[in-house]
Amino acid sequence: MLKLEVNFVIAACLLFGMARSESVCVLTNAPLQCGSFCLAALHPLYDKVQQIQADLAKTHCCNNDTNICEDLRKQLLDFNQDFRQQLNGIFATLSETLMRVKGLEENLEWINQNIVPLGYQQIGSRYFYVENIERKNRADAERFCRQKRGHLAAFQNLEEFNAVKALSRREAKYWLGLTDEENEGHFVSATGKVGSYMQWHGGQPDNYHGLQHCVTLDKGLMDDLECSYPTNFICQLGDQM
Ligand SMILES: [Ca+2]
Repeated sequence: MLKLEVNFVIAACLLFGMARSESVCVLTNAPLQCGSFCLAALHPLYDKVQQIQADLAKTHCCNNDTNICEDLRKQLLDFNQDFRQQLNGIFATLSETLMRVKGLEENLEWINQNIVPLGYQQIGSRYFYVENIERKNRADAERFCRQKRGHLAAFQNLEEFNAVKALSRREAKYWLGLTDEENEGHFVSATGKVGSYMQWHGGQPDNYHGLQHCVTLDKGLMDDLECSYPTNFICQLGDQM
């Protein structure tokens, strides 16, 4: 199929150029420029090219036969006209199709930006997703949240913290977005921002054995834990913190 496409492009462009020497071949890479649709639409012209090439092969040289030369010249002019008309039609169709695709892409972008992904619950003006079943290490949990257009959660105030806590199971641990992996004792959110609301267990964060750099919600309060530990987790929509 690829050989057919390449042969077609070469033949079509050669003949187009032969018929109008001032013309420039507009198809520099037909398979990429218009794909199978274009090639299927132009296939009849490819057959015509083959026929003209066969006629040329029979004549070898037309210097001694002006009738054959005139006939070939007319065939080439006719072919050139058909070729231009069909190309114009194809490019008009492609242009219209591309505009429709662009419109659909804009609609899809709007939907992605404005529809809240499944599973998020609104708390105040923000949205949180509490994963009560799956357990992941902190990095995988953050990756999961990003796929849901968010991050591991950080809280702006006590009201958010209490509302999300009410959606969690007391016997489970949940990754939050806070970590001091970069700078011990300085906790930042998953988006690298400081200033989120924190409410620690007594004696926490203790960075036990120097290995605990990621924050969990554990029995209603916060504790630092080893980031590789698999726990449930809580996402927030967007990156406000
Ligand atoms: Ca700890």
